[in-house]
Amino acid sequence: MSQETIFTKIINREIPADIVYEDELSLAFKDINPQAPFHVLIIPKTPIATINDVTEENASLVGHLYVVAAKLAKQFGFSEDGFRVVMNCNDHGGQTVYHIHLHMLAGKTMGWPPY
Ligand code: DGP
Repeated sequence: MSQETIFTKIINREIPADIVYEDELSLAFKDINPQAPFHVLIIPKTPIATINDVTEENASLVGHLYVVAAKLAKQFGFSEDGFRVVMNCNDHGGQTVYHIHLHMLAGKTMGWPPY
């Protein structure tokens, strides 16, 4: 089964996105439907469909997404006030794009629980 989603098209610049960060392993861009003043999606360039597909072999790539979140927090000034990172999985988790992505939300106080 192809793992290509709309996010592969963003990685390949086939569709536009407001990209805020890129390195050899990952890309971060503004969410098209922001839920906070700052809402970006941090994705691996190598597609992984869901958290269910995370293994010891690709764990460092997933960990890298958190390194990018910390970098962006520093760059955009959210480290001290804080922020939220969320990764949804499958239907009950609210996942709609099957290429894992870390939502990074910042710029306001978040509520809990998240429903
Ligand atoms: P999730 O529900 O966790 O799978 O989140 C998918 C997110 O992806 C959702 O918040 C909206 C965002 N999204 C979907 N399509 C696009 C797109 O074409 N461009 C951008 N920038 N974001 C998208």
